[in-house]
Amino acid sequence: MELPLISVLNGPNLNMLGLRQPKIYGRATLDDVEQICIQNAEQLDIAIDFRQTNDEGELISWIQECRDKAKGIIINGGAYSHTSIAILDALLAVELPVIEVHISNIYRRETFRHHSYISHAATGVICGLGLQGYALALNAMANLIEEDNQ
Ligand code: CA2
Repeated sequence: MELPLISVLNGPNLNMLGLRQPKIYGRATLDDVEQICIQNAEQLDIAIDFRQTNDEGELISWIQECRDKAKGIIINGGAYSHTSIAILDALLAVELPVIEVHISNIYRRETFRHHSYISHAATGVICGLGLQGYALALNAMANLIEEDNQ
């Protein structure tokens, strides 16, 4: 039986994880985040497609592609979370469960990070729990998909 696919999408600068600003984002790299997601997905019997881009248009295209292939989207939109109505529109159009993740607690940071357009399309939002946020999001998404199937 084919495993349900969850798309895990990462936005701009997340490829810099572990290379700069360890006080805010920790020392783990994006490869470490992917490994955590792969391990958790195996335990949850789901498949993941893990990606990162610095390009807003590419992120929108990836969200649109999810319509035909994914059962849910986990997204850390990076700074586009705070600026992009276009990404919000893509997430609303795709009509899939969305969980938004931020590694840092955006509410303890600058006020311009306190608002996220992406949150308007999200079933749930996880922030401030570091890489664990991705694992929690996968767990929650697996439950949402199972509820949907019943
Ligand atoms: O906390 C998060 O996960 C963020 O989405 C990370 C974004 C930031 O713009 C959001 O407000 C919150 C930044 C992506 C990571 O940027 C880095 C830059 C330099 C070094 C390491 C990471």
